[in-house]
Amino acid sequence: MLRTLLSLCLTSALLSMPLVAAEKPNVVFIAIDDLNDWIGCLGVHPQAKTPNMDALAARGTLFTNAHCQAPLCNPSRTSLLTGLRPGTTGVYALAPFFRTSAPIADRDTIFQHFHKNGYATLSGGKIFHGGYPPNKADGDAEMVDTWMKKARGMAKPGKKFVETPAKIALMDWGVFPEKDEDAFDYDVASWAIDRLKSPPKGPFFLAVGFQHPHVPCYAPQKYFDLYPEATLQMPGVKDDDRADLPRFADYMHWKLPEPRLKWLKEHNEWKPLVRAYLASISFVDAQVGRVLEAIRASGLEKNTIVVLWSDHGWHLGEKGITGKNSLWERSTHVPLIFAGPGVARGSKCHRPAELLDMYPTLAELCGLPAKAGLDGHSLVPQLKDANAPREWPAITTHNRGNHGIRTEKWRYIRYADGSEELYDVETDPHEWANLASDSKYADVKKDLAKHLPKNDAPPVAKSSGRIFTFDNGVPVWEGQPIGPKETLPED
Ligand SMILES: [Ca+2]
Ligand SMILES: [Ca+2]
Repeated sequence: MLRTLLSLCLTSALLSMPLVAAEKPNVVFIAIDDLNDWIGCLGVHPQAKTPNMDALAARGTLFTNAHCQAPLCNPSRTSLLTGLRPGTTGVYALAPFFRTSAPIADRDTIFQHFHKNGYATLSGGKIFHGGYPPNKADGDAEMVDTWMKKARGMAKPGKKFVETPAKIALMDWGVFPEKDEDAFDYDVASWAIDRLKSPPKGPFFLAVGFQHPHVPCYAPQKYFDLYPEATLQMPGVKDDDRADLPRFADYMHWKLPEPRLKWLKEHNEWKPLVRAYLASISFVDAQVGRVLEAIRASGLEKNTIVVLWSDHGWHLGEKGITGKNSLWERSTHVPLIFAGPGVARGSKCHRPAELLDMYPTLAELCGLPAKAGLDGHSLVPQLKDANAPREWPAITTHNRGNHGIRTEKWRYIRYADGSEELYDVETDPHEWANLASDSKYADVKKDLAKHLPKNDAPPVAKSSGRIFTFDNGVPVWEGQPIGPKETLPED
C-alpha cells in the first residue's frame, strides 16, 4: 500500500513537473544595433515608420525615457548582459570580450541565470558584440545552449556608393541589396522563426540580434520610398551648439569612424544619410515583424514575454557629429518595449529606465530567484502601472569617470576632470543650452551628483577601440596624448 502510494506520488510529481515548467513564460529578447529613438511610437522623428515595433508597444509597455549604460556596442552589451555598470565591469571599449576580463570573467550573464533556472537558451545574430564570443562552435556551450550557426555576414555591393575619407571607410549608404532576402538580418529573423516553429521543450530564452541600422546604411529600394527626399524632415541642429560645451566633451569622440556634419554638408550627403538611416530602420522593423508574427502564429504569444531594445542611440548631425560615443540624448536614448504576460497593455512609462534593468526585470517576470549583486533595478512595478514611482535616474557612462545622469526633467553630465553640463530637457529637448555654469542651478547639480556611480573601475587589461583615459591630468585617446592646442577633427 505504502509502495503504491509512494509510486502514485512519484508518478504525479513527475507528471506535474513538465506542467509546472510549461507555465513559466518564455522570453524573446530582440536586440537592434545602433537604433536611436527614431521609431514611430516614440515620436521623436515624426516620419519614422516602424509599424511592427509600434504594434508591439501597443500590446505592451513602451519606456519613453530609457537609456543605455554605455554609448558603444561592447560596453553597452556587456553591461546589460551581466547586469553591471561599465564602472563596475571596467569594459569601456570595443575590446576585449568581457569573458576574458577579470574581475567579471565568471559573472553569470542573463543567459546563464535563465539556464541555471531551467530555461533553454538560444542566441542568433548580434547579441554579444560582433565576433564575440570567439569560439561559438566548441567552447561556449556554457554561455548559451544553442547558437545560430555562423551567418553569411553583411552583404556588400561591389563598389561603395559614397566616397568617404579613409578614416571613415566603413561608412556607406544607399539602396542595397535588391531584396530583403539577400540581407543578413533576414537570415537572423528566419533562424528565429524556425526556432519558434519547433521550440525547445520547456521554457526558453531566445535572443534575436539584428544588425541594421548599424552602418553601412543599406536597405532595399522600397524602404527608401517610404522617405521621399523632398519632404524629409531633418534633425534639429543649432550651428553654434558646441560653443557652451567644456573642452572635455570633445574627448568623448575625439576621433570617429563616422563623418562629422561639416563633411556631410560639404558633400551634400547629410540628407541622403538621414534618409538611408531611416530606410534601414524600416527594413529592420520588417524583420522584427516577421519574428513577432511567428510568435503569434505558433500560439506562443500568450505565454511569451517579448522585450525589444537597442544597444545605444545615434547622432545624425546633432552637435556636429554622426554616430555614438557621447553622453547626450542622441547617443543614450533608446527604444525599450516589453509585452506579454505580466505587462500592462498599451502603456507608456515616462520614468527613467536603464537597459541593465532588463536582467532583474525578466528574472522577476519569469519567477526566477533574484540574482545577487546586480547594479540595475526591476521595472516590474512600472510594467504593472506606468505611473509607479521610481527613485533612480538613468545613467550612461563613456570611458572611465564620465557619466550622464538623466531624470524626467534633467540631464547632468560630469566628466572625469570635473567639468559639467546641465540641460533642462523638459524645456530644451535638443540640449542646446548648457546651464551648468549658472549658479542658480547649483542645488540641482548637487542633487543629481548624488546619483553618480560609486564604482569607477579602471579599464580592463587590453582595452582598445574608442578607449580614452585621463590619468594624472593627461587626456589620452587610443594611446595618443591629446595636446592642449589640438582641436576637434571636423571630417
Ligand atoms: Ca551598437
Ligand atoms: Ca549648446
